[in-house]
Amino acid sequence: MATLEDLRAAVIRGDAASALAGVEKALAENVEAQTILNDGLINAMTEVGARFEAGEFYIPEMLIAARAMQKALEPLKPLLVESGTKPLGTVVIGTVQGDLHDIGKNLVAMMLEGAGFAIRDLGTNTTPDAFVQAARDGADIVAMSALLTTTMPAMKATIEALENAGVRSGVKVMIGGAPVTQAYAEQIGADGYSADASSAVRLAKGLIGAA
Ligand code: B12
Repeated sequence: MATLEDLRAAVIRGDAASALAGVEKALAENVEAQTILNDGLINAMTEVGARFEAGEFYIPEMLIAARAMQKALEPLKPLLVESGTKPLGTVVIGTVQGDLHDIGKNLVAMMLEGAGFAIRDLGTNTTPDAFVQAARDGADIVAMSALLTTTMPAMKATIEALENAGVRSGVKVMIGGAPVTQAYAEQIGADGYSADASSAVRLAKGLIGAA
């Protein structure tokens, strides 16, 4: 559809104002928020990644595309997050140490919030100690995101820190991010992995027995 194609193109060229206008236009045309997110925004970031890999895009282009996506997400957030009453549980979420990517983590947090979880977002570059502290403060699930192969080991380090602090048995650990796999989750002793934000909701509910 032309509106979503225009939106996608605006994100790819990093034009935040047009991306925002594109989302508003799509909403006015009654396109579902989830469709705008998947076909307009996420799809655009996938293309940005492909162009980066092909050497057609460099870091600045990636960065302005990411900013445009974040701007365009604003009007979608309240629609994606339908406020539940009593939280299903508390999820502590963060991007692991050394890693500054947060678009996927933010989407997962938003979808979990929409599904009725209380969210404590620790942001990016989250140290194992910060995850441990937040788990101590009260969490049902610790959710970690990594977008770099070089920062994936921080997930393992965080699980070890949770174990050493004696809090591992009190929480479920779920992990995700583009380079992360189910096999890696099993290898490092995480309780679950999922590939995208909507399956993250199913996973989280399953982990706390609320599926
Ligand atoms: C945007 C972007 C950036 C932006 C980040 C802006 C921001 N605020 O996040 C900027 C420009 C800052 C950036 C920097 C870098 N980047 Co970058 N970046 C990307 C890019 C293009 C898109 C990532 C993205 O947002 N995708 C969209 C979101 C929606 O998808 P997602 O993050 O995968 O999240 C989904 C799932 O994975 C899952 N998920 C995510 N987290 C979690 C957590 C849980 C618990 C669960 C269950 C699920 C889950 O659900 C999400 C929603 O569906 C990717 C390419 C790509 N295709 O992935 C490269 C990419 C990740 N970057 C890469 C690199 C190399 C870098 C830099 C090292 C570049 C450099 N030389 O400086 C730096 C690293 C900085 C750092 N220390 O973190 C490489 C990583 C290669 C590798 N194998 O490690 C990639 C793959 C590009 C490439 N092909 O080479 N980057």
